[in-house]
Amino acid sequence: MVLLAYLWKAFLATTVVAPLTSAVPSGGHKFPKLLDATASELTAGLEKGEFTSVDLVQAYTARILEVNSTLHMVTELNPDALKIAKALDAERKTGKCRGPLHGLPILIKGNIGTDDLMNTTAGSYALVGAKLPRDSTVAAKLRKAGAIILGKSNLSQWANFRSSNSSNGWSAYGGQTYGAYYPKQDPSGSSSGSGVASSLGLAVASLGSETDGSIISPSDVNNLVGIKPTVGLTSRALVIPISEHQDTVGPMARTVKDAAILLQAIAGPDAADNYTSAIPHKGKLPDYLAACTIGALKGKRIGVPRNYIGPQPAPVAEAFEAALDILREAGATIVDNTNYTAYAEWVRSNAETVVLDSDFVANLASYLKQLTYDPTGVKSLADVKNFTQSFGAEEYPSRDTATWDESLTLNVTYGSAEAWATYQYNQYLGGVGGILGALRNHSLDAVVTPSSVSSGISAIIGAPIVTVPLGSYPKNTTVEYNSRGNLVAIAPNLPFGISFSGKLWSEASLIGFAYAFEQRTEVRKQVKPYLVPKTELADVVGGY
Ligand SMILES: *[C@@H]1O[C@H](CO)[C@@H](O)[C@H](O)[C@H]1NC(C)=O
Ligand SMILES: *[C@@H]1O[C@H](CO)[C@@H](O)[C@H](O)[C@H]1NC(C)=O
Ligand SMILES: *[C@@H]1O[C@H](CO)[C@@H](O)[C@H](O)[C@H]1NC(C)=O
Ligand SMILES: *[C@@H]1O[C@H](CO)[C@@H](O)[C@H](O)[C@H]1NC(C)=O
Ligand SMILES: *[C@@H]1O[C@H](CO)[C@@H](O)[C@H](O)[C@H]1NC(C)=O
Ligand SMILES: *[C@@H]1O[C@H](CO)[C@@H](O)[C@H](O)[C@H]1NC(C)=O
Ligand SMILES: *[C@@H]1O[C@H](CO)[C@@H](O)[C@H](O)[C@H]1NC(C)=O
Ligand SMILES: *[C@@H]1O[C@H](CO)[C@@H](O)[C@H](O)[C@H]1NC(C)=O
Ligand SMILES: *[C@@H]1O[C@H](CO)[C@@H](O)[C@H](O)[C@H]1NC(C)=O
Ligand SMILES: CC(=O)N[C@H]1CO[C@H](CO)[C@@H](O)[C@@H]1O
Repeated sequence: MVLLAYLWKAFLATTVVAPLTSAVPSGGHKFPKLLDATASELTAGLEKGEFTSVDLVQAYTARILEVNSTLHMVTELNPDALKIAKALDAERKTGKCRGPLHGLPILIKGNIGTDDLMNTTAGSYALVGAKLPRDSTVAAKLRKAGAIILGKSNLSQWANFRSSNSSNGWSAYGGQTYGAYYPKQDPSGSSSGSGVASSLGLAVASLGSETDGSIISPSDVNNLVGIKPTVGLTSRALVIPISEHQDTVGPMARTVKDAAILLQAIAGPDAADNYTSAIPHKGKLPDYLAACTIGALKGKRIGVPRNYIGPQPAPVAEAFEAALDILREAGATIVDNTNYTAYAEWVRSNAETVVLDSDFVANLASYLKQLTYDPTGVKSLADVKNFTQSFGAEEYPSRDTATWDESLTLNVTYGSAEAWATYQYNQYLGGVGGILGALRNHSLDAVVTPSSVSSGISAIIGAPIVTVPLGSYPKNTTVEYNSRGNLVAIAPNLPFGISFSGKLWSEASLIGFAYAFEQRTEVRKQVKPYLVPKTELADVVGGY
C-alpha cells in the first residue's frame, strides 16, 4: 500500500496534476485555511471559542465579494445571515449543539426555495420577487440542523432546461459563472455556482440539484466531492423542478466526510414529496459519516463498463487506469468489461428527453401554482416562454428556448400511458440492460467510470453516484472552447474526477468507496485554483 500510494503521488506530481506548490504555511496559525477547511475543523474552533459563526459569515462573505465580480458564482447573499449566526452562537454558548452543521455557512443553488428575503429564481427574471408559502424541505432541514444559509448560487438557467445554445453557468439573473482553475473556465452545470463556491472555500459546502449530471459534472470540473442521491432520498418540495422522475438535491463539498454530513442533514421522508416514501427501512437512514472508513473497499467487487466509458482524453485515461490500481491496492477486486448490454440502444434512444419534456410542463405548473405571490403572473411553461422571449435581459434569441419549444409541441402528456411506457423503457435501458444488470450479472458492489460520463445511465433510473477528485489536465494541454465560444472547456490545470455508481439507495456504500479512494490519493489539495480569495478568519476575528 505504501509503495502504490507513493507511486500514485509521484504520478500525479509529474504527469497529471500541476506540481505541488509550497506546503500550507505552518507556525502559530491557529485558524484553518478557508480554501480547504472542513466542517470538523471549523466546529472544533467554534467549540474552543477561537472564533464564532458570526466570524465565519464575515469571512465567507468577504471572500465571496472578493471574487464574485470575476466569477459571478453567487447571485444573492442572505441579508439575515449575521442575525442567524448570532442566534446560533448564543445557542452554542448555552451548551446546545444541533449537530455537525451547527453554525456553519452553506450556499444553496438558486432553484432551491426559501421563504425569506432571498429570491428563488432558477436564474430567471420571470421569478424575481416571487414568494413561496414556506421553505423548501431541504432548506428547512438545513436550518433545523443549524446550518446558516449564506446565499444563493448561480446556475445554468432553469437548471439547463431552456436552450440549445446557451452556456453552462449562465443565467439572466446571475450572469455568466466561471470556474477558478483557468481564466474563463467553463464551470459546467447546472449547479455551476455551487461548484465554484464550494471549491474556493466561499462556504463550508453547498447544495446542488441534478436531473442528469448537474451535481456530478460541476463537481468533476471544480475539484470537488459531489453526491447525487437516489431520486426520493432528498425531498424536492419547493425546489424549481425539471422532472419528478429524475430530479434530486445533493451536496457538493471539498471532502467526502463533509458531503456525507450534509447528505445526512437533508435526506429523509417528507409528506410533501411522496417519492421519499420509497426510502427503505421505513425511512430510517444509514449513518453516512460512519460509512467513511479507510477499509471500505476491502473485499468489494468493482466493475468497469468499458463500452459506456468509451474513449477518453489521454490524461483522464491514464489517471483512471492508475486509479484502478489504487482500488486493487485497497482490497477491491476489479472486474473489467462489465459492459452495458443495451448501450447501443440507449445511445439511440430519446426516451429520457420525452420523460423530461412531459414532466417539465406538468411539474413546472404545479410549482408555480404553489407561489403565494407571482409578480410576472406566470402560471405555465407557455407563460414563462412568452416572458423569456420578450424580456431583454433573458438574451433571447441569442440564447434560444429550443428545449421548451420541444416540450410544448410534444404530444406525450404527463401521466399518459405513452409517458409511462417511455419511462418503463428507460427502466430497462438503465436497469437490466444497463448499470443494474451489470451489478447483478457480475455480483458487483459498484462500477467506476470517469466522472465526465457517469451521469447518463444512472439518471434515467434515479440511481446514486458519488464523484471524487482524480486529477487535472497537464501543463502542455491545448486550450479548447465550448460550442458557444465564450468558455474554456479544456485547458491546463482543469480538474477531473472519478465516479462510484451503484444501485438505488446504495449511498452509504458509495460514500465509503469514495472515502477509501480519497484518503489514499488526496488529489483535491494538489490541484490549485488560479484565483483564490485572500480573506481568512484571522482577518475578521475581533475585527468588528
Ligand atoms: C455577483 O455577480 C453577479 C454578476 O455580476 C451579480 O448578479 C450578483 O448580484 C453578485 N452577487 C453578489 C453577492 O454581489
Ligand atoms: C430579491 O428581489 C427583490 C426584487 O428585485 C430585490 O429587491 C431583493 O433585493 C432581492 N433579494 C436579495 C436578497 O437580493
Ligand atoms: C404524490 O403527490 C402528488 C402531488 O402531491 C399527487 O398528485 C400524487 O397523487 C401522489 N401520488 C401518490 C402515489 O401518493
Ligand atoms: C466491452 O466494451 C469494450 C469497449 O467497447 C470492448 O472493447 C470489449 O470487447 C467489450 N467486452 C465485452 C466482454 O463485451
Ligand atoms: C406575452 O408577453 C407579452 C409581454 O410581456 C404580453 O403582452 C402578452 O399578453 C403575452 N402573451 C401571452 C399569450 O401570454
Ligand atoms: C441560438 O439559436 C437561435 C435560434 O436558432 C439563433 O437565432 C441564435 O442566433 C443562436 N445564438 C447564437 C449565439 O448562435
Ligand atoms: C403524437 O403525434 C403523432 C404524430 O403526430 C401521432 O402518430 C401519435 O399518435 C400522437 N400521440 C399521442 C399520444 O397523441
Ligand atoms: C444481465 O443478464 C441478463 C440475463 O441474462 C441479460 O438479459 C442482460 O442483458 C444482462 N445485462 C448486463 C448489463 O449485463
Ligand atoms: C504532453 O506531454 C506528454 C508527456 O510528455 C505527452 O505524452 C503528450 O503527448 C503531450 N501532449 C500534448 C497535447 O502535447
Ligand atoms: C441581480 C443582478 O445583479 N443581476 C445581474 C446579473 O448579471 C448580469 C450580467 O452580468 C447583469 O446584467 C445583471 O444586472
